[in-house]
Amino acid sequence: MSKSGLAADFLWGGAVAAHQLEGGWQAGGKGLSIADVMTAGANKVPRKITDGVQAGENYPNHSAIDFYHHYKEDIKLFAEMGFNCFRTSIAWTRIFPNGDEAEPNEAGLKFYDDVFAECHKYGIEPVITLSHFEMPYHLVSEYGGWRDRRVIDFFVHFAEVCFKRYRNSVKYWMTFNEINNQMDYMNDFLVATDSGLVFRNNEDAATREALMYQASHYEVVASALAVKMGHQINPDFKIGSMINFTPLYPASAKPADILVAEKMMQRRYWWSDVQAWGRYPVGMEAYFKQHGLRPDITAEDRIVLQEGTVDYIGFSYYNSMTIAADGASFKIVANPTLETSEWDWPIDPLGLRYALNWLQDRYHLPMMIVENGLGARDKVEADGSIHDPYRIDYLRAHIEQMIKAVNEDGVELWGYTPWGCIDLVSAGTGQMSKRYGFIYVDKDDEGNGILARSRKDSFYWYQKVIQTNGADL
Ligand code: P53
Repeated sequence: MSKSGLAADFLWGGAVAAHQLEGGWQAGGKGLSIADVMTAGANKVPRKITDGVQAGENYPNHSAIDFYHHYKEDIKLFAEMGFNCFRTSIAWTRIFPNGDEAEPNEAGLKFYDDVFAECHKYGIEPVITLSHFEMPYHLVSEYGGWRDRRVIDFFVHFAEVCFKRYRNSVKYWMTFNEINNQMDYMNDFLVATDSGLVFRNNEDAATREALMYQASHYEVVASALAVKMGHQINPDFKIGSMINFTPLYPASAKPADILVAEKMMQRRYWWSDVQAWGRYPVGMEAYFKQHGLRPDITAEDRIVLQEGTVDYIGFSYYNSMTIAADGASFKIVANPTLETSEWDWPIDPLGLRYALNWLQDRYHLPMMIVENGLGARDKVEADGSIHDPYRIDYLRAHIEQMIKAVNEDGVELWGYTPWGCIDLVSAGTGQMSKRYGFIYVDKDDEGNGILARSRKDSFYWYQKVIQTNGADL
């Protein structure tokens, strides 16, 4: 135990996802992923999901920050900050370019051998997400994404190949990144990235909702099968869920506001309920009945869910959201007590302590904060330095709450990997200018730049935080 109260082997690192930093979209036999057909958007300008790759469109993930060719330099910088873990994902399309092949692509497997070896060279433990918004586009166009039960087998095969190949080089795994984003099924981006669901014009709101639940069910089944198999391949594997945790606060003390916030929390977190408990929560079963939703859930599926519960809860935390009852439904309202980022994300450090308490009480499992951070514009000074006190302030305030949750509330927390430890392509907007990194990357929204890496002020600050195991913030 150290001065901060965190365990001596607490995992400090950073998080990224393959499609947002690797580039090399066709290198080493890689296939097209759903992320490769997402155009650049902007603040409040949604990204388009095009029908295949179209001439004249800008697809920022195609080249991203070219980690594919820069990983040695980048991992060296992570080591310099003192990381003892690094969260990234395996691009499914490097391993199975179309998703439905019988045999994996050796060049893709080799790339991650090299990346993980580079991490271990510095004592950095890889923390790996299997599916982070990058499913093979072929599975989207030919199978309709996760609406098709056959996709379960493709994913489980992919998981098996990865678990076997990286049996001795990866210990910490997660199945699906932010599996619950799709709760907002009217948002084209969130359902496409989670489930490869691209809705057709005749698919109205009710159809969308039904397909989202269907796809989600197949995903939790696939996740459970992967967890069970992973434990057979290596009993030391720690395999977690990964949810986007956004606490929904009631806008007032009105009982109707309190109740709607509670009901929407149930609807937002049932994915991790299933992954942690091995069964659907009663409230969701009731919701399906009430709304005439009949997802294809077999008796065999229910056994699979029981047999593949997760070892820990991985979650992202960026902000809270505040909601009020609105007739039979609800509406999102501004929280006048919180400031917001340029992209309108509220800044709420106490919400992270709330999150850790809520998840601890609900699941009684160890946790890992696998994303947290502030997207902001950075300015490079004439001498090349980058002063980012706003980022330091955000992270410091959140780490303070995280440490309180460990010391005062007794939560079991394994690690902390803030998002986008090196600048990368924003998932939501496709921008480079929405930066999260400790490491600056010279590239702009139009794709100009020489990709040079440089250390921001926050780089030295985080280095000190890690060195003192959170005692000196
Ligand atoms: P960006 C939506 C809501 C909350 C988190 O987000 C989200 C999303 C999708 O944009 O994504 C997670 O880049 C995700 C990362 C993503 C990060 O949060 O839109 O796991 O891939 O980059 C930050 O600012």
